[in-house]
Amino acid sequence: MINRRKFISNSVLVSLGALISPSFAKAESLKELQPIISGDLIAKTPLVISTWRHGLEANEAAWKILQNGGKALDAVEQGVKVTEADPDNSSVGYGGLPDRNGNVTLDACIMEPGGNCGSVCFLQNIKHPISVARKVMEDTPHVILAGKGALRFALEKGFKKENLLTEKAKKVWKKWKKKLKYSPIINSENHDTIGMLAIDENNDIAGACTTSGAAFKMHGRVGDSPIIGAGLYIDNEVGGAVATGMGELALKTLGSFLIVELMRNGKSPQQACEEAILRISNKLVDYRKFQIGYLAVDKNGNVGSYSIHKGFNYSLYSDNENKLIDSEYFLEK
Ligand code: SD4
Repeated sequence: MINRRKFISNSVLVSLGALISPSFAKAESLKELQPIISGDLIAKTPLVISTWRHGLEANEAAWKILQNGGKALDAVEQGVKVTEADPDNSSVGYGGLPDRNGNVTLDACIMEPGGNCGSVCFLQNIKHPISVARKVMEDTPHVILAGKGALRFALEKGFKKENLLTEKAKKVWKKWKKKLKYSPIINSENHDTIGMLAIDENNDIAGACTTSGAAFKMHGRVGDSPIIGAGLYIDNEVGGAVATGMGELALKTLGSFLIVELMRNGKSPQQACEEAILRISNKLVDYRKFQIGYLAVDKNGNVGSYSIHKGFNYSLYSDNENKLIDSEYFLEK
């Protein structure tokens, strides 16, 4: 069933220019923080937003940079590195679940206010693909490096080769191998990519996205996360967007680029995220089987998010407060 009531009420709220600014109780720890539900938010800049609950910790690192007048680009890189290094996150960097052959393969991209971007995909054995993506952006004439070439480039730049398959992830993979059934589970271990957008003191916007991709994917599969316009897009005149979830859907509709273009044409971030999910539902027949969550911000600090299914949330750090927010969604069931 389509969640029409929420869909309509969201759009109306935005079109009336309504502002929801709930007050949030401070939780003792990030793990205890309770989400609030919101379609539309206006946040004070500087700000950082990122996908899922693990974004809370990543936001802390990004906020340290932003509150000291640092650049959005540095904030997003340092922010998502926290998640990449976390062995308990099964969808990003170290500790990520492997492909069906037992290889942890990573995708990441980064984009800066000047319109430059860098990306790595199908990269193995490097803990911080986001930093390699930044080097691709800054030190090469290219945008994307893949596989062995990306690894060689990373090693040349001084990154260390490491085993990223933890014992915990190996166990999960071995269990999966007994059934050998590829059926990504909505909001579960397949959908924890971190996508982050930050606006700094100069009102410049940057974004980063990093993932180990869909668990038990085919060897060589690349998702939306390293593809500029699918997993991430930034336009410093307009705003930015990131995607999480089953990357094939974001790739087929180029969701992040679409959202930024919709904002350029006057939609609020919330309206733009809703329309990008509608595009998926109108074009892709089997979309109900999968989750996609979009998160967007415009240059004025308006934040929007929307997902196909219930369960997507995001973290917002602004005005010295880090909040967890449940996204509105399209399908009731
Ligand atoms: C992908 N979008 O590779 C990523 C998956 C994801 O947490 O969001 N994983 O399709």
